[in-house]
Amino acid sequence: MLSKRLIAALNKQLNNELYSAYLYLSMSSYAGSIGLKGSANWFMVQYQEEMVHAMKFFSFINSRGEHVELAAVAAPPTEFPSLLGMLEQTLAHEQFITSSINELTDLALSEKDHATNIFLQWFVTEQIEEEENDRDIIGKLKLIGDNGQGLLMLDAEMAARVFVPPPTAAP
Ligand code: OFO
Repeated sequence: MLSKRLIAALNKQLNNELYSAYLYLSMSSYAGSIGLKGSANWFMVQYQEEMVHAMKFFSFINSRGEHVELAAVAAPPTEFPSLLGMLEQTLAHEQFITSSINELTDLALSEKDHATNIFLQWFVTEQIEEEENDRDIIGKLKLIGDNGQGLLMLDAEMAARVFVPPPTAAP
């Protein structure tokens, strides 16, 4: 049985994941509006992955015999300074998500809720990759600087990102 405190924290993280999805959806639209279609694709895939994260929390809460309490999702920014600025905001946001996952894991451990701890391990690992991806692109963008051709080449690279849906259980 999940404690009330853990249920609240899991619901809060579900909301964080929905906000992540919203943030990247907004970035996708903005990138497309300034002609960076590949970056728009990259953020759209990011959005799809965040919806998967949110649904993992949704399913976990229900699978423990509780129900999800959906809260309002905050509006994300709608204007961004540049692709570099967007990636820097993405990294800062992912660092916030990493710390919220860590706090949630600390809580599960303090309550000796092993099932929740095991569930959260997927997110602990995922956050390493999330931050690394952002740092890689930020590094490239810093090298590119004001070089428009370099930016277009990176944008073409970002067009290749594909959303891989999570495997579904066999029927
Ligand atoms: Fe971006 O990992 Fe979930 O929020």
